Amino acid sequence: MSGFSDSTIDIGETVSSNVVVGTVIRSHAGGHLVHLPELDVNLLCQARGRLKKERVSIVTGDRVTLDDVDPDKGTGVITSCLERENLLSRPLLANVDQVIIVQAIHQPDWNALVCDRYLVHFQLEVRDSLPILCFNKSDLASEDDKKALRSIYEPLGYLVTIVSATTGEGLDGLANLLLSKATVFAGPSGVGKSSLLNRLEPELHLKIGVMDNDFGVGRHTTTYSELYRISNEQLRSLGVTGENVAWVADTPGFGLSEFKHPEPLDVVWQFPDLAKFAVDCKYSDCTHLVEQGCNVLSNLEQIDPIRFDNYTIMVKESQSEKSILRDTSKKVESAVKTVGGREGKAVHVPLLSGRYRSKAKNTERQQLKRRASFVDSDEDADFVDDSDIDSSSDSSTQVEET
Ligand SMILES: Nc1nc2c(ncn2[C@@H]2O[C@H](COP(=O)(O)OP(=O)(O)O)[C@@H](O)[C@H]2O)c(=O)[nH]1
Ligand SMILES: [Mg+2]
Ligand SMILES: [Zn+2]
Repeated sequence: MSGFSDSTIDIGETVSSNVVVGTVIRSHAGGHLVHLPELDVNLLCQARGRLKKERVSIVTGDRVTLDDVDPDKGTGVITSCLERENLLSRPLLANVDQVIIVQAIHQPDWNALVCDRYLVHFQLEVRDSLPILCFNKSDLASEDDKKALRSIYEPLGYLVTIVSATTGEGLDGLANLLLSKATVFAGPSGVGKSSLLNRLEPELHLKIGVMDNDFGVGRHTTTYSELYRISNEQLRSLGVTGENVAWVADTPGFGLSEFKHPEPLDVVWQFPDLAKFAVDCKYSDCTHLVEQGCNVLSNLEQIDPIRFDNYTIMVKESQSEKSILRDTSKKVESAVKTVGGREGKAVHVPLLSGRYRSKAKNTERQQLKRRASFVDSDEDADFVDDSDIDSSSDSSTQVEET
């Protein structure tokens, strides 16, 4: 449930009823813009010094408690950050209620693999809500195109909406999906995400036709996470009745390398058409690609071959990603030693090759000798003082390849 929808936000045990809770709608170096539903104002807030000291990160979408609220000056102080329901990794955005995956039907042509990649990615990132599929540029599509898309995704359980930012087709239906929620618009570059958001709320003035994969600067580039509000008047003009609020976020298109799913066994559960057979697969850690007697493979004739191909591609990517992670962590493990376990204060120090190790130690010792006439006679000390750690980490780029 979104903290925007009512002023009595479901208050956690730690927050008593007279505490002011708001939602961060924009974050930058200068502070956080926090929306307070009760007063319907946005306040520029700084985090209390203690939070900064504890390095509590506050991101767009976070629900925060406020102190020293001054609506006249438009300021407040953030005293704590409430527990997050979820957190998108790119862009950083907390407490997302739903994701609308936008794809163009043409220009660029709809692509089944790209579409499935977005579905899998956001199902894994926002686990408690199924993404909505929004096919844009319906003005460029035939009735057969639209029917075909519905026939692929509706039977899988997805809500499919077909719209045109150019003609306005379907925008009333789209607006109705946004009420009382914080919705993220995701999808490849050029499919019309910003155009749709501008049609929903012309006040946004989002830039159209810019390659949003590039890290740009400025308020309205989509690498920057911000929650925009669609006004009640605007919602009414789109046929929504009553008092309503909707919050939306634009996002940049993803590069291939940004779809990362390091757990191969998770992938099948993101494909409802495969999952229904995977539940009865007799192998507990089956990737459903090769095993004799695998229940998915035994039912292949009932699965759309393109969907199965996409599953295969993604699960294999996931496998190689996992093995890269495993290799990296093995390398890291064998390249460090744990020292100084006293009182649980162990430190991981890079293991240096003999050559570098003695060099670093000698240099350090010589310096210490010179400075404090200190001679360390314990060669295999399990205790490392700061100077040792410093000298090791100075040379950490020279850790041996194993
Ligand atoms: N024909 C047509 N073009 C559209 C539609 N929506 C967006 N466009 C065009 O598609 C291009 C990319 O739009 P933009 O909103 O920047 O896409 P984004 O990268 O997903 O934010 C622009 O040239 C838009 O004018 C639509 O519904 N129909
Ligand atoms: Mg855009
Ligand atoms: Zn199987």
